[in-house]
Amino acid sequence: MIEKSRLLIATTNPGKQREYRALLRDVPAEIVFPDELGIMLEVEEDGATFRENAVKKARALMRASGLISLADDSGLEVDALGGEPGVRSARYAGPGADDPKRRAFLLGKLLGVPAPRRARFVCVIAIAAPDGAVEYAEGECRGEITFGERGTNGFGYDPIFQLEGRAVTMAEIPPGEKNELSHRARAARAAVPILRDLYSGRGKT
Ligand code: ITT
Repeated sequence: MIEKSRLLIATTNPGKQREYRALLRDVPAEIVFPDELGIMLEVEEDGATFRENAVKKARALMRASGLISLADDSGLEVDALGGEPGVRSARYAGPGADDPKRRAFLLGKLLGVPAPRRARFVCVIAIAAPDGAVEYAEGECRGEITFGERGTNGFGYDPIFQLEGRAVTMAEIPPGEKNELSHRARAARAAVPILRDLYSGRGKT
């Protein structure tokens, strides 16, 4: 029997966890994370696309928990780098690197590249249900890479990502505003009706 009172958000990234708690507050399910269930699953993100990685994570965690599971694969695509770091955003600068190292590595790759260094954040959400059905939701947010860090909010590449048409980085706006306009916010807005259907019994499960 499918448990329909809890939704597993299949991420161990604390920044993402914080954002999903706010973004999915209107979904009629209790939100839980893998660590809360004692699930320590390492899923190798070896897909060529955000979609492949998202569905791999969502399916693995759904199988481990028996719960409807939502995973996102997200990242930054920089035009001047041919779309890098893309699906490698979390591993850019090598294993063991932290967010500040990855930001410094990216700025180093862009040395000598003049403004505007156009980029976009991408988020692909996969929702895996125990009957095998998978649904997707996507969002993007456009901007450009700065020449130095600005702001302390958010996580990851936020301090070096300036929003399109604005003078602020994603780390300079309040969390509530990031949750209105980010790639993850846009994907989550598209995911909410899918989740509502699943939890109200009108979905495919
Ligand atoms: P999980 O797989 O456990 O969800 P992760 O951090 O490995 O955590 P991803 O594989 O999706 O997640 O990697 C996404 C990386 O892209 C993330 O580590 C950041 O470096 C970057 N990123 C994604 N969303 C971001 C955001 O909203 N702000 C800044 N950087 C972001």
